Amino acid sequence: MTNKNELAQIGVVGLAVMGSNLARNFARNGNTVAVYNRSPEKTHALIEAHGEEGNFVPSETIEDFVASLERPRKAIIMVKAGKATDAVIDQLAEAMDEGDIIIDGGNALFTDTIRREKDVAARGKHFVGAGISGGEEGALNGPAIMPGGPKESWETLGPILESIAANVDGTPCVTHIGPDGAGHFVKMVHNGIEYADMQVIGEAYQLLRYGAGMEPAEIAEVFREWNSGDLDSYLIEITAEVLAQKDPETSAPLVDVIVDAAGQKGTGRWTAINGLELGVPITGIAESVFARALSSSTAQRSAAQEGQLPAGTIKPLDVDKAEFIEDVRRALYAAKLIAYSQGFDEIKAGSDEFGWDVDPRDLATIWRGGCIIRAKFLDRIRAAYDNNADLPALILDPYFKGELEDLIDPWRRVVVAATQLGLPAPVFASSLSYYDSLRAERLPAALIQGQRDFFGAHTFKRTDKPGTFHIEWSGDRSLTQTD
Ligand code: NBP
Repeated sequence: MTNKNELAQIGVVGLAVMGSNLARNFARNGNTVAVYNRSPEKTHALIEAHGEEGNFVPSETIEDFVASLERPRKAIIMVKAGKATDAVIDQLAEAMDEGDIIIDGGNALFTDTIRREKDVAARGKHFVGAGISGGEEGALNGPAIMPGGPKESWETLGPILESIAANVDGTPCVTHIGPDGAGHFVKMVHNGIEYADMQVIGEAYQLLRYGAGMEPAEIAEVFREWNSGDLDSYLIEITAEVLAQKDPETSAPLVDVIVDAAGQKGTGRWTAINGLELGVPITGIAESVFARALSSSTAQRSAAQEGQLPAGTIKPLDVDKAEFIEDVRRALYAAKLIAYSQGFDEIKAGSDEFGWDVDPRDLATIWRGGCIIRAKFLDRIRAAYDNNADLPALILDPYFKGELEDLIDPWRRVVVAATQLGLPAPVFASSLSYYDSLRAERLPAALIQGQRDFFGAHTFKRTDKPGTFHIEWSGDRSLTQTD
């Protein structure tokens, strides 16, 4: 239904797939929604196809769109991230009044969000960068929403966002994450964790397929079974669906027909870059981004495949298939745990760096529904931070430590098996090295400090007394204390 005279509670700018689904979600949940798209065809198409789902107020100019909103006005931008977002923010800020709220629901880089909030605030309006997860389906039926921006904007926006968010056990999957760029930062790391989660699932598949010689349909059954235990999650569920799917044209397993070069839109890369900038070892996430890049290095891969690179001695699997499947399940669980633990580390580091005061319990709560990484074990993560808000690392929580007791040996066996089979398992293996690095009493960093002192007089600390020291490497090799 369209009504030009009714004021809308919320507006959506940008009516491609995400924006139109979000607008429909608002309308279906009893909100009157103003809608506007740069090219009016998309607005017409939305009203024509879905106008009966609720109350829409369509506009063909940004001025009419703004005039159709009740005050304080609330408009969500769902346009292509980057320059388009800046252009729309500028138009909205121009047409809106003091106290109105501009929300960017696209996948913006959090530093852009910080800049935009400052600019919009200087123009007397509020700006909220909100991460929205769940893809097209989530936008329509209930996404997880991670809004940043000023607390007072959340007070106005909260009820309307809660009306469209996913809901788990009566709790909406949306909460105020923190000021300025906190929402988009957390969404970025969420996507980084998603990259790692997808990669470890891919590695498990690879080992079962080419290590244990199983067919995709058989592996689909294994994933279905895994989905009823600790690994219960949306990504495991859809993996079973994808593996069971036959190509409609050839009837071959669809996974065999798809080109094995994974794409990316950038949020995983941003998470890895930010991890490097903050000095947080998010090895699982970074390795997953590299794995996608390697998969797309077509020329190098085909040159290496033409028998160019020696494989060494390949040892076929010599364990019982059922035991191997269970080992792979446990290795997957362990590597996934590391990815989440590292992701939460990055969020803590970002929150400390930018003074956002992000509560990890909120994330474990709102990620349980709507979003791509929704998983049963988020309840355990929530419990871990409920027990100890200052956990040094998620994997040090007593429950997860207990889980790792059961996972560590199978995990080691799987990494050894992958190596002997000559199969890549970059996140299984690097996560295990990360884990062993954390556990190690002594790391080779001592030697690195010695090397740094040797060639660059970078000095070192001693284990037996305070102070900073240097060896006169090119002289008499005596020890001097520099402070
Ligand atoms: P797109 O990212 O494909 O963007 C298309 C929309 O941007 C159209 O409405 C287009 O208008 C508009 N637009 C462009 Br392009 N340049 C514009 C400009 N200069 N001024 C005004 N409008 C402009 O749409 P999408 O796939 O629906 O994604 C929307 C946002 O949601 C993006 O930021 C994306 O990263 C994010 N996203 C999130 C998820 C998720 O799971 N959370 C999934 C997919 C996308 P036109 O019709 O006039 O060309």
